[in-house]
Amino acid sequence: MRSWPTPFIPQLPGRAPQVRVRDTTSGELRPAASGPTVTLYVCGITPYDATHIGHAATYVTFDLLGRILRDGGHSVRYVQNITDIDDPLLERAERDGVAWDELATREVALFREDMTALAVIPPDEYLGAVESIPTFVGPIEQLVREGMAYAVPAPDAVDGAGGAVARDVYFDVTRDPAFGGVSNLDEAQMLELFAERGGDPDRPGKRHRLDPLLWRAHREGEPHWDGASLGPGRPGWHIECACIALDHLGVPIDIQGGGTDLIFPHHEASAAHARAVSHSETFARRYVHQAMVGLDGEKMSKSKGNLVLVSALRAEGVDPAVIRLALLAHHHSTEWVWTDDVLEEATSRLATWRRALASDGGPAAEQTVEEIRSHLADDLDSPRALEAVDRWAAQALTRGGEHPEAPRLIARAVDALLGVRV
Ligand code: 5CA
Ligand code: ZN
Repeated sequence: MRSWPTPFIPQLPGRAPQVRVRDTTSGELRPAASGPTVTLYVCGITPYDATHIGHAATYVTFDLLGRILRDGGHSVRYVQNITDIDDPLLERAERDGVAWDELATREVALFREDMTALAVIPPDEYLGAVESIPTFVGPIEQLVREGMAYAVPAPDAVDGAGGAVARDVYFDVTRDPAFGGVSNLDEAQMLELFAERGGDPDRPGKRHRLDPLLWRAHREGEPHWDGASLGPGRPGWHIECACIALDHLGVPIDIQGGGTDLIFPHHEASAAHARAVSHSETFARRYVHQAMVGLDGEKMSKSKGNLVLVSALRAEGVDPAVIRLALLAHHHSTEWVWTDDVLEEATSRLATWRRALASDGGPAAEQTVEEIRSHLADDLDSPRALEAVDRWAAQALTRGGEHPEAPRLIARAVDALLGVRV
């Protein structure tokens, strides 16, 4: 799938220190990189509605991670998916009387525009689930062959060849002793989240209530693809991310990213699938999660409809750099709520920075650049990085300074490290 244009990233003198991130599984701060090239997989959108501020927070957070790693001398190999076939997409298309694939195409196009406006560096590989379906079939067949997955008759599905009853395929969590080790939840917690987040604990014929769907046999009226020995159907959600990450990054990947709503079951199950398919012990060295952004006291979500859309803010004339600053004013691991005040504070901050950076000189910039770097390297502490720029700008505006190159260096650092063009 086509992604979006790469923003210009200025080079800076010096380099970032080692980057550490809070790893969800261990709860500890851990080095983000294991070598010169960092492999990053971030779960992409399900394109049935437009990019909201919560999505933007997630992609800006991982953009920040990519920027500080690059500044530290790493190269970053970044893969992102699109869940362009799934139940919620089909339901929305049905509700709105549009074709599911047209809805997906339209929303992906809008997402690209939003990401471009927010100066998010695109992934190296941007892969739709639909275009990748042929690459999921072999691994699912392998899991069945190796006893990690099993078929459940699906009498409500369209019959297979010769009138044979079609079958759905499930992953057998009891065959994976490491299942639960990503999220560290107990079974009761897992069951609750599984039911809430797209799972089917009560499906008759499953061996374990937590077993996730790998392949759904063709139901009348639903899109379907060739599944070779699995029969016609469509893939389950978690296997898509597992296979795309395995195919395009290999195991173990350095970082699996997404919002905290994906910790269970999505990241637990896709790690289990990826380990089983690749016969490896570890899928991702680190799990990094963006805390949920809310609106009016609830998680912002497409299904609830309490949304602030990036495209709507842009249409109202809000500068995308202001949106980006509003996001960066919050630490990625702290939940927060979008309000008009957040937007106003970001607007006035950007105006102050712009005034300070328009002067022909200022206080020395080098220390501020190092502060921005070290805050970002410390678990992407963007609020403190912004405060370092605030301090420089306040000094520049009150006391001026005799360093003619300083405003230019600060502007380049703010652009390269924070993705904010002033
Ligand atoms: N397609 C799947 C991932 S494979 C999905 O979760 N799509 S999504 O469109 O629902 O979300 C896209 C990304 O934004 C995911 O990483 C998700 O965790 C994150 N996200 C969703 N809602 C919020 C929110 N309110 N705050 C922060 N991040 C969010
Ligand atoms: Zn995913």
